[in-house]
Amino acid sequence: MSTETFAMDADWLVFDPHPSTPEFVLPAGSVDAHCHVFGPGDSFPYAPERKYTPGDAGKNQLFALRDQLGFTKNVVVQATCHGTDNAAMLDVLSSSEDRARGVATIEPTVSSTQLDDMHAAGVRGVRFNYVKRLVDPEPDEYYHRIVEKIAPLGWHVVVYFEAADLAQRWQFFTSLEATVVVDHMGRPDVAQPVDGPGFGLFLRLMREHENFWSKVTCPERLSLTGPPGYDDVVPFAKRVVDEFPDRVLWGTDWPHPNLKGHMPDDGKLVDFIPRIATSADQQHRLLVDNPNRLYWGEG
Ligand code: 0GY
Repeated sequence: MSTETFAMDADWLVFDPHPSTPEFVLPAGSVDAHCHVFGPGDSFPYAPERKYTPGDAGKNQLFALRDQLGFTKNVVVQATCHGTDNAAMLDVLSSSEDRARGVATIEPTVSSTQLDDMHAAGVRGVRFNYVKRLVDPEPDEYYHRIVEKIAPLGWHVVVYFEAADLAQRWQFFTSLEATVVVDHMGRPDVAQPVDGPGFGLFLRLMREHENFWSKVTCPERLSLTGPPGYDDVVPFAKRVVDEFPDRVLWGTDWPHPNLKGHMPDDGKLVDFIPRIATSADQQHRLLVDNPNRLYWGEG
C-alpha cells in the first residue's frame, strides 16, 4: 500500500458505472483489444511524471465490464498516468486466468530478465506514445533501442500519434521491422473527407506496409457529431475494416481517459461495431481471429 493519496483532476470524467447491455451479440471468443486500468492509486501509485491524474479504475471493474459486454478477453494497454511502472497492468494479467494480454511502456535500459518476466506474464507489445498532451516524446534513437531489445521476443509496437504528425514520423515508423499497430486509426480529423489527403496518408501507410495494423477504436474520441451514433466516424472506420479486414482490432478504450465532452455508454460503443464491420465474417476477424492471432498466437 502506498501512503500517497491521489485526487483526480478537477475536470476528470469518470467511466459510466452502469453501462447498458449491448444489442449486438459479440461472437464467442471476442477480445476487447484496447483498454486500460488506473491504479487503484493506493495499491499502484500514479507516476510522478504523469500529465493527468485519473479516477481509479481497477481490474475488478474491468473484468465486470468484460463479462457484461460479452467479451472473453482483454488487451490492457499501459496508460501514460502509470509511466513506465507496469505493475497495475501486470496485476491484471496475473489475475486474468490467461484471459488478458498486455502492452507495456518500457525504457531502453530494461534488462532481458525483466523482458522475459513480462513475456511470461502475457505482455506482447510496447507502446510508443507521441501525443504531446500525454507525454514528452523521445528522439527516434530511444525507440530504436527498445525495438532492438524486444525483437527476440517477437513483440509488436503500438504507436499513438495525432494525424497531423504522421508525415513527420513516416520515415521512422516505416523503418520499424516489427508489426506496428496504430491506435485509433491515427486520430483522423473526421471533418475532412475519407478520401482527402489527411486520411489518405494513413490509408497509404496501411496499403504500402503490410506490417501495419490499425485499431478502429474511439468513435467517442474522434467524433464531432457526438453520441449516440458517432455517425461521422463510421465512414472512416468502415473504410479501414473493408480494406484491411485481417489487420484491424477493436477495443472499448475503457475507462476512457481524458474525455471532456461526455462519457460514453460502453454498451452503445459495442453497438457501433456492426456499423463498421458489416458482415459476420468481418466481425469475426475484427473481434476474434485478429486479436487472438496477435496476442495469443492462435490461428
Ligand atoms: C487512449 C487515449 C488516451 C490516453 C492514453 O495512455 C494514455 O494515457 O492512451 C488519450 O488521452 O487520448 O487510447 O486511451
